[in-house]
Amino acid sequence: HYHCSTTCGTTSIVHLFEWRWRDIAEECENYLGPNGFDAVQISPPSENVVVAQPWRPWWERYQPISYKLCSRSGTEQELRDMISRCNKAGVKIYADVVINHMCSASAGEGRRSTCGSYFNASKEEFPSVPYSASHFNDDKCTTASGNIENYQDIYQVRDCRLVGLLDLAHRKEHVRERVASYMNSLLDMGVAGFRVDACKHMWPQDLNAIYGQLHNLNTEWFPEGSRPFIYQEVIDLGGEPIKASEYSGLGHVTEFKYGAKLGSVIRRWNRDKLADLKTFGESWGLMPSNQALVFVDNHDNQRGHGAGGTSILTFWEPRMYKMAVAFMLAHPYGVTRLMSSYRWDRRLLDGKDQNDWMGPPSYPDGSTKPVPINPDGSCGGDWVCEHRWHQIRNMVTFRNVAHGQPLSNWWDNGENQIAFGRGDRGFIVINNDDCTLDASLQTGMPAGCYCDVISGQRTAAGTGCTGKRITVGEDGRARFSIKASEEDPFVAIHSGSKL
Ligand code: LM2
Ligand code: CA
Repeated sequence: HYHCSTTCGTTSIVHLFEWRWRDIAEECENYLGPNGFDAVQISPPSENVVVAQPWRPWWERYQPISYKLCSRSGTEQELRDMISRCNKAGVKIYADVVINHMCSASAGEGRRSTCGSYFNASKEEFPSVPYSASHFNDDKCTTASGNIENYQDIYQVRDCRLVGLLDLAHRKEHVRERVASYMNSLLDMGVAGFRVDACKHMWPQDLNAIYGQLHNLNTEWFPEGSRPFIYQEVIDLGGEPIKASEYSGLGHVTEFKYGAKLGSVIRRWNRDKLADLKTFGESWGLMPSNQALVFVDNHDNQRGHGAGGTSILTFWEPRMYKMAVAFMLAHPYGVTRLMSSYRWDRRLLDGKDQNDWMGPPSYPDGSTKPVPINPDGSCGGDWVCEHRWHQIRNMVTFRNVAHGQPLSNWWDNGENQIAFGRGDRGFIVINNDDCTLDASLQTGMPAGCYCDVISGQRTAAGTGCTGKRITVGEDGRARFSIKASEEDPFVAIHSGSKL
């Protein structure tokens, strides 16, 4: 492994979607730490409603019943153990927190919840928190259905029910205190931050008040006075009055335009082309880089939920997907998040997936299956593990090595062949045209022989290379040749891949 000097960072978050805590702990120790991943985004750790119709969908975890910490991913004890082992391995944990709402108004009554806590959805009673009817926004919402009906009206987007989910009244101190105390229990256990779900549906001033009550990070693992890293899910593709920028003063914000636009460019839709990416960033209508959390796909839009539309690339289209992820990791814009998925029985009917609800690989009793690791390092049993694809893993290293370096030495052929560097630390060349790329390009890198980390990588001894060898001359130039038919039509070299 390439060990970073003090100037490089750990910069990539991986969402281990629906993984069990026990498997995440092992992954931190065996893979993520050694490969320089910064952090894991975990699925919501809070107690949720158990949905049987359809059978145990992934989205039941977005319907909290209480802030007790048992879920399909494991027990509170397993969560605690995982957080501590990941921190020890140098991998932070960011928890997905669902705080806008509780379960669906039609979820019924009883103890069909992941810790067995009693609830009564129609009476809005959640005694394990506790919340009762006065802690919800019914008095504020003015739509006939009680649901959000029109996204042009900022009041209903914040104060009415999102797809029928009971909407919490964060203006009330009790609700703020309960939410903050949930987040604080996670901070005290050692999490380093949060993905905050559905922020568009909460008032920025209320979130500000909640964040203000949060503890510093646990000093067992983090420097005294460290604040949690917060990234807020706000779906802003333009065209609605609520803007992502209303939230950027409070923390990072998801940039949904990023994956939608990058997908369109790589698919070469509407004459979009790679050469256009020369100016990718703010001038495209994206938020400032230092506020943005970026991703090619997420757990929603990889299956047609949430937003992004049909241009979104996923593991189902691996060749284009790897190109998109490599571009993202090489390019300095934003904080990057990778998706790690499971495969499901996708059934597209008129563009809509009939099985978009399907949960993770599981046993008949509904419990989630472990993630088996094959001898070749890939995952078995329908776990896709994009983060273990060597092209993606090696680009995570590229991003760490290039951290803090500006985009430099841009080149393109006016169409779909591009190249760019990151100061003198790394250089990537991508050929998404239908013809061969063959060019001598200024890399900005010190002279020497480098190993391409896409077609292979440097061997453990450091002198061998299982991929293409790239020679950078005294003048910084190197010749690159990439056929349009190659399995991965891109090449990347960095300081750590020097032979
Ligand atoms: C999010 N961000 O703002 C999550 O990223 C997204 O995955 C969540 O929706 C959403 N907000 C609420 O937390 C998912 C899923 C929905 C699902 C909800 C609640 O995309 O389809 O809604 O979780 O589980 C489901 C049903 C829907 C039904 C609703 C209430 O799919 O048809 O609406 O439950 O019963 C009547
Ligand atoms: Ca709300």
